[in-house]
Amino acid sequence: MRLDVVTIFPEYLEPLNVSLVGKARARGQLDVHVHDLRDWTYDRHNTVDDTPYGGGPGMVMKTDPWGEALDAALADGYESGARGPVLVVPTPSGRPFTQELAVELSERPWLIFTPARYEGIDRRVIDEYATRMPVYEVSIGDYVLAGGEAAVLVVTEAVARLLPGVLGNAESHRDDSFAPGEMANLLEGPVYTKPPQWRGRGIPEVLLSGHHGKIARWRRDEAFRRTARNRPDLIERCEASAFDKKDREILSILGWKPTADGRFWRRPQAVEE
Ligand code: 6GU
Repeated sequence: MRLDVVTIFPEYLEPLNVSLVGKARARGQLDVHVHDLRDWTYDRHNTVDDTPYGGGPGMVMKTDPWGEALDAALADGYESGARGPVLVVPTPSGRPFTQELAVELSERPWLIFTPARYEGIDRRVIDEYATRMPVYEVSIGDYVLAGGEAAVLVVTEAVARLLPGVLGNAESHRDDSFAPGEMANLLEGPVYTKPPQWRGRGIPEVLLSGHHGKIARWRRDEAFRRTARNRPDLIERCEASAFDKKDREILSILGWKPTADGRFWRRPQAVEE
């Protein structure tokens, strides 16, 4: 997979040299190209922004540097044999970045990221490239960052770990929390390793029992507890048919009731502790 990132802070993308993404690069599974947007400015101050038409606060990133930078990244990619680019535009006004979208992006051969600062990029830039390639405007959550670079790191890490051969174990994605599929999407429960006693704290006994069926059930019950506490919306959106008899038992213990529309519902409650 080829990745291009156009930014006014190339050094913000240094973490792409580290850990999982860094290793994927070193192995040649990811071909990353970070470009400095200011390389396509020609005035003394390397200006990339200007005041917004219609007035209002903040500044807007100018068309020309982005147009030239994206044309250059595209030309370089095509010359190197890359095909099928998609533009990924990080913005708090984008669609939510989810595991499902990470899977979709991981199936594309070439991602071009345009992290912006200020109030964003002149709309005509996105409209122009949307005539040539798919465009995904994505938000990584309901909060506002000062710029899109951190979002590029987030999206890149979520996508890179899905590439064939990047994460040692091909099975590992199947039970990712939020993995798409028929199963109810539950948050993963707690995990433990040696030593068996630490500061007077032991390990849940079932994990030492060697009884695989009981362990699997305990893990699923813990997943329900954690999901009910932290993400009740994930349970609300599941069809009741996604739950087996034992699931319904734990849901009932946690205060959830089946409803006429074939889902589960729990009266909204105050957060514990
Ligand atoms: Cl992708 N960019 C910025 N600036 N803020 C965000 C975001 C992206 N996602 C959530 N907040």
